[in-house]
Amino acid sequence: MPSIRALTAAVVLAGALAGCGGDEDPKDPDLGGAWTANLAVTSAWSGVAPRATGTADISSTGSTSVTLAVTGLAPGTDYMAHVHDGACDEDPPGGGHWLADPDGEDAAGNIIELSFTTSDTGVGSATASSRLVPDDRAESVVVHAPEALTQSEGLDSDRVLCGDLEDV
Ligand SMILES: [Cu+2]
Repeated sequence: MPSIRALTAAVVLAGALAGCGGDEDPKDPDLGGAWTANLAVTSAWSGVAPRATGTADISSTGSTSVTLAVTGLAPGTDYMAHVHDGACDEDPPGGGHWLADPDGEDAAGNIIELSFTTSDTGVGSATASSRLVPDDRAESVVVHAPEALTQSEGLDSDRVLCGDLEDV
């Protein structure tokens, strides 16, 4: 977890650097920032949910807000999404969960996650806030289908959507 000193620096630096468009890594933990991910259907699910798509937006200046909007999913179904530490072209797409403390548990309090239930037309949205601040190990956002749906579709992977985080 970032120290109080780092968080104070984040606010000051974010203001000082706004609009400069430099080459700094936007996910530097000392800067905070804003990122977006265009979520695309994974190859595993492309036959089942060919129109699945969405976006995830993350804003972080000391604390973090994540907003997710998706369409083309199964109706009335509970999905989960996390910030992940791998790119979407990895196998599996998105790698593992991004852990705020890399040596900590892969569990609530050390990961950024959202849950949502889709409408009867397969549309879903969610907003979550977190005290965790993504750093340069955060690479993507992954949406997971529930186990029951994954099994009923005969798939091995529950990863429906993945999007690489890009700075905005
Ligand atoms: Cu995940």
